[in-house]
Amino acid sequence: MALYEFATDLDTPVHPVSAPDYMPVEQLRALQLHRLQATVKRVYENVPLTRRRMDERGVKPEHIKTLKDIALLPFMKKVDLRDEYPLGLLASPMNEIVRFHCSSGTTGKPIVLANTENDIHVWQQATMRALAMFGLRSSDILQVSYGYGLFTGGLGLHYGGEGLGCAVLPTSGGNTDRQLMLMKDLGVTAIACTPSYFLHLIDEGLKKGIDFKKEMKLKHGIFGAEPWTGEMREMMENVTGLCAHDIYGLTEISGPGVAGDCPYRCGLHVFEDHFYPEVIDPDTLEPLPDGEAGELVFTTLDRTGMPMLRYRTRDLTRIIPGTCKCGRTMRRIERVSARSDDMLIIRGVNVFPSQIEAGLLSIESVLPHYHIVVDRQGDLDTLEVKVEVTQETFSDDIKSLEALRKRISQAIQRIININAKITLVEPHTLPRSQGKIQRVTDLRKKQ
Ligand code: DLL
Repeated sequence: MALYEFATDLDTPVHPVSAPDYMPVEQLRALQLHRLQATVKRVYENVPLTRRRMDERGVKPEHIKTLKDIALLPFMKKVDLRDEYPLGLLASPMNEIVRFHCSSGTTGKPIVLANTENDIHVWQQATMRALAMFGLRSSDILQVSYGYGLFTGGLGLHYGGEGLGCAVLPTSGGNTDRQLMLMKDLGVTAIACTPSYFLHLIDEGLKKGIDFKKEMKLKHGIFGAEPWTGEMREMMENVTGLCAHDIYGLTEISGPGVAGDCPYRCGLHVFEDHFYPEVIDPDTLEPLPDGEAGELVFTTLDRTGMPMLRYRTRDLTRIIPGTCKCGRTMRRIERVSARSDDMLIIRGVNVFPSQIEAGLLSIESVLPHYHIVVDRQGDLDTLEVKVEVTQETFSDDIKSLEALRKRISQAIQRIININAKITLVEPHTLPRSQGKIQRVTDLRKKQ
């Protein structure tokens, strides 16, 4: 029996590349354990930092007898990659490394990830499975507008698309007019970019009078690399008629394609035959049961260049208990709406930008372009949200604008319980981005 006969998302026949998604759970756990043991051995033998940490705990590779024993292993964090910059965590000889990628930190040196040919293959398979799960097929024309280069978005989606047989259009980010022209002239059916860049593409297209539903052939949007809300998804789908899919990943674990959502849209399936997920309590560092929210941790199961053991992502989510209607056995995580790094503490309250976004986009005539400014006056934190509104709204009389401001403020207050100053601005006045957008300016840091 083909493994994917269990699949239920069959309006299009399941692509053969998706077969592992439906692997029986017992087989999956056995494969994970086998791969985990090999990875731990490789890291122990080749990475002095991890060997030292394991020795300090009295843990040897042969102590990993079940998947639960993963809890014996030390965690890895971004700071380890920085301290061991550039190649201290290498677990394969240099002649086996075929490509580097980097992730920029907020400060100082970037971190470097080394990939073997095997790692590129594993990554490509995962990305192909994500695209196949979204419904892409070899007949699709995929415009990759994620940045190419050290960032993993461009090359990751490029290899995934080519692997699936799609016609790939490697536009990278920027040059928005040309992006729109090619999208239209070639009849592009799928676009991969950050959600914020897609908003910019929509914006520029609308300015030119393009009717996306009539003039473009877009069916799929492959969006990730930054948090985005359900409200944002709805808005993008309404304007363009495409289906917006969520793709998750991070450089340290390979790049895009670590997880993605299936047609049922109830969480992101993690390709856990390659990337083993755990959710931990970020304070006690104890693993949490499925369903409880905490910090996402990944162990790469079959990467060889720089494998990661229990890598703390700083992303906040939970593992969704139970099975998915699509028939995939790969566990699901809730979409990542926040990173602990992005959390703002305003007057003692924990606030995530995505909460403010959800409040804003619940109000009609608000555009999905906003910027958050946090400051301090005397002892009191202040929160200002600048948001674009439609040209018609902006031309309304002062009373209507005041009423709109009040409605937005109340919508945000309901979610975060803080009274924010709302500044309405004209369309196309706030900064746009070609890649990941920076939505917050925290002026308190300069004081
Ligand atoms: O952003 C890889 C990627 C490229 C993913 C293209 C998806 C599409 P980094 O630059 O290392 O790698 O950033 C990784 O971005 O830890 C999350 O905080 C965030 N992130 C990535 N995907 C999503 C998503 C790439 N779908 C960091 N939703 C991660 C929310 C995401 N946040």
